[in-house]
Amino acid sequence: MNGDQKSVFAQEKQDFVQHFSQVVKILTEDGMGHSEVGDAIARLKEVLVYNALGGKYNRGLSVLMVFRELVEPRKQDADSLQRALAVGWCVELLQAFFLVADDIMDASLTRRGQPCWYKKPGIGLDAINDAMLLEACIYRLLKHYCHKQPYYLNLIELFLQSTYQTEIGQTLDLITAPQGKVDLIRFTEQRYKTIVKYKTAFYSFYLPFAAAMFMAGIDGEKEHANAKSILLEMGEFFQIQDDYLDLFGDPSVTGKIGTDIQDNKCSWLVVKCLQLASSEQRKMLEENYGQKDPEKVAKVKELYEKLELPLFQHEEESYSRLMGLIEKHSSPLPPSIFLEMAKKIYKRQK
Ligand code: GPP
Ligand code: MG
Ligand code: MG
Ligand code: MG
Repeated sequence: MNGDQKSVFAQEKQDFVQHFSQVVKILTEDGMGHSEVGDAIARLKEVLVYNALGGKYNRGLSVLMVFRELVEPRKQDADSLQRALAVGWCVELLQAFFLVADDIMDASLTRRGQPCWYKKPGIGLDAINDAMLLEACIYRLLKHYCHKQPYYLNLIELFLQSTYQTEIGQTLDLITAPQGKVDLIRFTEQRYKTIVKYKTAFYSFYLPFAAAMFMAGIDGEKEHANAKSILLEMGEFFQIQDDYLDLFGDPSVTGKIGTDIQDNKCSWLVVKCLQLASSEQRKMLEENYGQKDPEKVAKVKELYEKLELPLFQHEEESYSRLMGLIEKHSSPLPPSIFLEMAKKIYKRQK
């Protein structure tokens, strides 16, 4: 890739990742002074390094990218940029918190090319507390960097609300996939859309954009609703890809081994499969879905392959729907920031 083609994300990434050591320093320095909790702070540091690094940083980088687009250059002083970097890291910490917990709930084995944190020898379910520590760090970091800013309360409320929405989505994800109870009736397209809007789209797409909007002084309901309508569409598409990659992605690229069939999940694949399956195929699915046995998982995969689930067609349709939404709702934000994001996620492999 030459300089011109390099996306705004790639340009910002180095700065962003470099800022991590500063984040760790701020989150661990006061504890170091209080030696009585020094051991806990050492653990926190380990948790941060293991779980906040190694991803794509798309969510954190979005904050930075949108901030740069929305704030006039003369107001992009060193301190403001530091704050945008920090808020970007807050989004990454929220993501780390969710992933540590999600991997336990989904009984996953790997994440970002390494064992899931709870799978590490000696960690186990103590990872639950580590996840909660990661969440607490969001608000410590926000306070450290932004407590004097006029948008401070907006950011706190935004992070709290995004957390709640994601947890509601995770709740639906889990109760639609009860262990050992396969009931294909549950897997409707409507249920699917609700799950992914809540569990993925709010925190992955709306949150980083909204955070940067607040930092740029854009706090109107209408402006936020407009941006949200575009970003939730992107979020749905992103999770559909995630579901596809769960089974058909290359773990050496995605960094994770899929578990959706075993976990009885309301995945986009099973929803589409049910729309295309004959009654015989449906029966076959009933007998093989939601179980650990690798032979049964392979049978489900075979059926999906046979039915040629229309991911490509869906991608085209979703893309043109998105372009329509951007045309209609991007204002007052420049369409380019949404297009940059779209470029990042369409046709992704990881
Ligand atoms: C993605 O689901 C959703 C999340 C990671 C949010 C988790 C929310 C919590 C409140 C813990 P997924 O299980 O398909 O993600 P992945 O494929 O990365 O495991
Ligand atoms: Mg998961
Ligand atoms: Mg999950
Ligand atoms: Mg997944």
